[in-house]
Amino acid sequence: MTDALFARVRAALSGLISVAVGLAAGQLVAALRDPATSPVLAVGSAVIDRTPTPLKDWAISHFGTHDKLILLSTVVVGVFILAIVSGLIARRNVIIGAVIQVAMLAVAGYAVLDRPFARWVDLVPTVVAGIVSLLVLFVLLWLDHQPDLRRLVDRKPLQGNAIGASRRYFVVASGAGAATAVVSFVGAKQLTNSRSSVNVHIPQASERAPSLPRGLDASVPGVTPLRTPNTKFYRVDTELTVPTLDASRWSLQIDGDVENPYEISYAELLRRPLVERNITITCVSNEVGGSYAGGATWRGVLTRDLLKEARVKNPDRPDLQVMSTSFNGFTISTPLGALTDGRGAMLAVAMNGEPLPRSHGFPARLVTPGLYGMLGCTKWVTRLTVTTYADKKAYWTERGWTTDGEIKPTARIDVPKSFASVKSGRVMVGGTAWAQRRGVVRVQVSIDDGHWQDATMGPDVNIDYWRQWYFAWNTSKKGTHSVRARVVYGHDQLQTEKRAGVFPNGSSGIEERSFVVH
Ligand SMILES: Nc1nc2c(c(=O)[nH]1)N[C@H]1C(S)=C(S)[C@@H](COP(=O)(O)O)O[C@H]1N2
Ligand SMILES: [Mo]
Repeated sequence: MTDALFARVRAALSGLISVAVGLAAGQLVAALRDPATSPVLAVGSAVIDRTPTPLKDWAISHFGTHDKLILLSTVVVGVFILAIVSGLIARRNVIIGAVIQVAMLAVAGYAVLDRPFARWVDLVPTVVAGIVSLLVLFVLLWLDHQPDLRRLVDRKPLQGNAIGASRRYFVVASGAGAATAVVSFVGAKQLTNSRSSVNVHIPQASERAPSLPRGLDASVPGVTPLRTPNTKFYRVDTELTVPTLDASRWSLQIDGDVENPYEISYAELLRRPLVERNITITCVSNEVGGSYAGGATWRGVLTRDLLKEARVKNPDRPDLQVMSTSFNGFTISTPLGALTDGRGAMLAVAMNGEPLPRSHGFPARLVTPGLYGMLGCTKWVTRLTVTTYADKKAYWTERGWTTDGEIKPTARIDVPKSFASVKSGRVMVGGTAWAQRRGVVRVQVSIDDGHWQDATMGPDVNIDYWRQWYFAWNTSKKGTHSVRARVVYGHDQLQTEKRAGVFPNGSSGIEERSFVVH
């Protein structure tokens, strides 16, 4: 490497490492109070909010639940490129290099303050990140510009290899900087994780849900368990970090077009009669065959009772909705009827016998049977406002998604996995099907485009819960085969074959997959 090139590499490294150490310091400071105030996450959230829906769809369909990780990585790569540029420029002109770094943090600061309910103290992590990154930049540049550093340290006259020695100091300092950045990032992550579980006592329900029967998963390997454990439950939301709300400071406000607006605290909520229901919830972004669905026992207070106490004005008006708002201003519109009819929509405080996990909405969330999550499952909810669709538009409504989202009936194949290789003989095909509000009647299977045959069904928990199924296929035909599955629901209705993507009201079509018999 020529000297000139090597000098440029060192300049680039100064920029990169100074920004990395600065951001890591910001991350650590943010983790101490509120992880969402980290400059990196604030920029990431701002980008998410401004991403056009088709691009977001594309990201979800290509990266699935990793979409956020991909997004954050993109932001981080962009930041690192700018950081390298700042280092290269700082080598010629320290002031301009520093100004670039300050400008980057100003953008981050804007993103931090632009969050709903942001306060000035939220800027602290960004300011710390700025100070640390500038300090590290200056130190590294100084080290790099001290050909006679060795003489300074050793008090000896400058020798021929002095430049090499100063570079060694530079390399050591850079290495120390990189290590500090990594340790701080890991520390910040650890700190955030340590606050992810909650320890509160939730009273028993006065109306217990029937306990779940033994599922087919006990006998058919690979079939989704009848109950999804909390730690395995799919998670979809716009948050980049799991919100850590304090139950003792949480309250739910019920207002809007009601005679009796009121507010209820967490303690008051837990003193109310709690009900328990087995409900399968599903995301509108679930592709046919996808994994954004989960079945759990939810415990909470019926929204019907909460809204009854508020006394909705002229409840028979058409176009009425309940706009639910989460702690940071995210909103969901649910048709009023879905929260007040007998289906058992609830403000849930427990999931599968445990307090609601933070990632699933602690202290409280809505669960509405039959509607996609974006229309009835607000997590970290703090407000229910009775209003009309004409008056208020929710987050996803503004982005073009439907307001009328009954979950579409579907059958999913869990085994064999796509292109799995299975032994000839008895091939077990199995999966899950759901048709909330109407109930799964049966699942039918077609192998190699042959006639539709009834699968053996698992326990029927209730119409809002998914149902497992399997089909044992005896074959000696080696090679590639295909299997399709469809659900029959309600009063013997057949699911649609019409293919639809997830936007704007959920996917449909028949799931098909191939596997190899050997
Ligand atoms: N506050 C808040 N609640 C939310 C969302 C969100 O982004 N923010 N996403 C919704 C969507 S799209 C779905 S599918 C469900 C998912 O709930 P889960 O993560 O507990 O599975 O939460 C809903 N509730
Ligand atoms: Mo969703």
